[in-house]
Amino acid sequence: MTSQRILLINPTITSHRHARFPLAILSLSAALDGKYSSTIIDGNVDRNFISTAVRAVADGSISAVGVTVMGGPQLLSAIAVSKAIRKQLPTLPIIWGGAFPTVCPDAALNAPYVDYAVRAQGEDTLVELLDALTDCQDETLDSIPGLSWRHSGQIVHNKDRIFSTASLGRMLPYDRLENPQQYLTNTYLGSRTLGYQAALGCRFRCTFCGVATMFRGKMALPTAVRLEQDLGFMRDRFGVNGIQFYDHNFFDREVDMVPLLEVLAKFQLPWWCFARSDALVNLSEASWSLVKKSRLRMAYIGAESPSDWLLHDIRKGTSRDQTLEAIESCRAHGVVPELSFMLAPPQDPEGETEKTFEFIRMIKRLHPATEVMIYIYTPLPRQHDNMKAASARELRDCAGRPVVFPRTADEWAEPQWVDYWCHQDAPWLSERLRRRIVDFTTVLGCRYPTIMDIRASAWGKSALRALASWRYRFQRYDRPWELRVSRKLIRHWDPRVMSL
Ligand code: B12
Ligand code: SF4
Repeated sequence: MTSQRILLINPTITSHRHARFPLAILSLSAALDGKYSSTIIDGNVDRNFISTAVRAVADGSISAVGVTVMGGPQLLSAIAVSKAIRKQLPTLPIIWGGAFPTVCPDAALNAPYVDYAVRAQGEDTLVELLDALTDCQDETLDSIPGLSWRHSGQIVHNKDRIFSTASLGRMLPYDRLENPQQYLTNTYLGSRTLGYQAALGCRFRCTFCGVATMFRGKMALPTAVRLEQDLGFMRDRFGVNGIQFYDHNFFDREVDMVPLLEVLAKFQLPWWCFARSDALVNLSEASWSLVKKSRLRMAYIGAESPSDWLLHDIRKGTSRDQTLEAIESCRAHGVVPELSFMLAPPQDPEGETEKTFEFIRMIKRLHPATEVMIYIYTPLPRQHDNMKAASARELRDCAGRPVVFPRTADEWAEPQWVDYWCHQDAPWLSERLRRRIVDFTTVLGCRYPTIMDIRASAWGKSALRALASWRYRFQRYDRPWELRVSRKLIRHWDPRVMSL
């Protein structure tokens, strides 16, 4: 092992209370083992993480800094920490990886405080990059797949890295975190809920999804032995009593899933996962009984839209009828379906939004326990540029002007683009539509308070339900000021804060 030490940073993205294990930098730290040592700073628990990072690099013992960056709020904290490090030690290499540089590598490198952008899976790319930097072998940089970098002032994107399953064989070094116990959070699943990723990737390629850009249709499941080892470790070492599976798409081919479901049925820890409606409706009764035994409490299903043409357009591969069937299958087997919808697509923002409201109302009539997540449809900029279908249909804002996406990390950090990344706003929304969506979401959220909210009291939720019922019933969503005030008093949570 070289004596080189790498600093790995997870910039703040959420509150201390909602902090989950920073899996990206843990996974990188595990991959560096044997060659480089690493120090981890997590901005979700260290609220002064910028000062901590500056202190860590000040004595010159760090050879490079790796920063994980998701678009949205984390971009702001990633920029702040990178700028502070650059100021302290201008020659220290700063490497960005994660969802943001994967989708927007040019914007990441159009920033004076980023030297290298790593696209998609980062373990091997990081090791190869550090090897090249250690040996001062600048000429080998262009042979590192997955790397984007600057060469004589020009941005160069090396070829994509081939999908790797190596990380499925490594245990994550949780003990390298300061007090790992603090990452187990109290949720509706259990008082010590774990955020965990079992499988890698997703074999679908929905055009709007960052996962498709990262994995390009590749996926690999862990072995049952590995899953059992990890869950046993988590239960015995940390007292885990609930699991949120971060796998992009937990239910893959049924035949491959059965051994994993058998492991989960042994542990019987309440769990949550992402799932597709087509996979759920095709599950056999034998698998459903394993699901039930394993205590799956909620499945997050990307319903996206009630319009089959849009589902086809975004290459979702599911249909409106499958969404309804999946709700019924979940209901019949004691699982709460959590549906996410993408409103206001640029083709028909108002019409599709109203249609989706109607669909949600119908679902609530059929199965009131269904959880609903509402987002704005915000296509990925990179895919928009690259995909024929999308580029043929230029995006326009609500005044009819072409939408121009940011070209730098700093521009992406502006409030309207942070909202875009978080699926909260898009340039083609009129002020009226924006307000209508916020109002509908408020009325719906109060009429049907989420079971994920463990902070608001039962009486508080009943009060909200009663207050919102006339508005919901008569579809009077406009300006529900009384609900907003009550929500604050009752400390009611927005489900999007707890879900993903
Ligand atoms: C956990 C999680 C969160 C956590 C963050 C926890 C943390 N980091 O501390 C929370 C809940 C806070 C969160 C928030 C958001 N998230 Co999030 N999140 C995830 C989730 C479920 C898992 C991420 C993870 O840990 N993966 C496991 C690790 C090992 O993989 P990884 O992060 O991809 O890291 C690998 C590579 O990216 C790369 N890499 C990563 N960092 C670095 C750094 C360096 C230096 C290098 C070299 C490489 C590298 O190497 C790693 C190992 O291969 C993913 C979906 C998924 N399953 O990936 C969505 C996901 C990343 N989130 C996403 C989004 C959009 C968000 C939000 C911005 C918006 C939203 N509506 O969800 C919000 C922000 C909301 C807000 N108001 O704050 C999207 C990103 C999509 C895109 N367009 O690119 C994803 C893909 C979900 C999705 N399908 O849409 N999220
Ligand atoms: S939306 Fe879901 S199914 Fe589609 S590519 Fe993304 S993770 Fe996979």
